[in-house]
Amino acid sequence: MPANLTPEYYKAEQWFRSATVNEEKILALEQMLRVIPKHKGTDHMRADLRRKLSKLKEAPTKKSGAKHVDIFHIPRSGSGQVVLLGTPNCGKSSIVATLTNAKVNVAEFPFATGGPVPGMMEFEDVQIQLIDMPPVTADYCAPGQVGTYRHCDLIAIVIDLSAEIVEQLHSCLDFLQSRNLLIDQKVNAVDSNGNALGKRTFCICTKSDMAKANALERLKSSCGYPFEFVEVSAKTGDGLDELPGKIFGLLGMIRIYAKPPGKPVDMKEPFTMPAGSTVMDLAQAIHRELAKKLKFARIWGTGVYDGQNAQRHHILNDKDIIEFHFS
Ligand SMILES: Nc1nc2c(ncn2[C@@H]2O[C@H](COP(=O)(O)OP(=O)(O)O)[C@@H](O)[C@H]2O)c(=O)[nH]1
Ligand SMILES: [Mg+2]
Repeated sequence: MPANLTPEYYKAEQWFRSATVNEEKILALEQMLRVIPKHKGTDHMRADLRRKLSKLKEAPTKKSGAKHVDIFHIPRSGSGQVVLLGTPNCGKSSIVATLTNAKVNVAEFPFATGGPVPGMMEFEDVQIQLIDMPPVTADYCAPGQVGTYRHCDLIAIVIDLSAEIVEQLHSCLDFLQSRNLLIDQKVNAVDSNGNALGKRTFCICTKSDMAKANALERLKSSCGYPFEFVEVSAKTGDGLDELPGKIFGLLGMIRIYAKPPGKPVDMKEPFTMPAGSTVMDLAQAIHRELAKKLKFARIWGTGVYDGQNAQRHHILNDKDIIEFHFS
């Protein structure tokens, strides 16, 4: 009996084949099982997939002996991790070269970037990690590449405004959609623990200095996702000054400055926390044990009068100054 597999199934299979770590293989297999047509013709295949899945789930996470080095695993550094995604030559490396200290390869030929290259970007007093990546195309991505996107805080789709816009957008969206990396209406886009898989995403539109007519408008109208679009040129520098601030906003972070009682505030190294964090969240992030002894805090900043006493559940704002009082 024919299996009559669908394009959706083949995409999930491609995802599985490009996965190099068990965590990703499991997600891909679960997707294959979800989308495979369910009839007699696929009975054997489904049993086989289920077998593979349970074998992977039982596999120990850490193997002794030979170590597998995952080059696409980049340890987080700074206040957020942002990973670029785009087709060959769209200008990814140029962005990382301009905004960070990283040594990246900017080249006129495609596939000049072979692995992920992290760099640190500054926004005012915070450091944000920006990761240059090898390109994706309609039918190719590097094995294991998906892992960097899976673990980041924000994905930046990079689109070259001087080239074929719809094609680039399609390749990027397809890569993300088929691996459950976009926040959309798909009800099943969760892992086996029920955690949502979609990532915050936005769009950096490059080469604005040589953009085709109405390129940005056409991009927006063909996108279908409520992304933010930032137009830049690595050549003229247009838009690059605003990019770090935009990214900081999209990461949804706030900065808090700590002030020891009776001493001046340290305005150099803020703590960064997700927006919506409370006094207690911050105390716990700083020191779990000490947090238990927290009595109250005094706050200087937005929505409070200077030095106002605040309780544990008080929600902090960007640039608040805080003084903890412990029992
Ligand atoms: N005119 C212009 N050229 C750019 C811009 N950004 C990148 N390029 C050029 O486009 C080519 C590919 O850039 P690169 O950053 O290596 O792209 P990647 O393959 O996506 O990393 C290089 O020749 C760059 O000099 C831009 O904003 N304006
Ligand atoms: Mg590159």
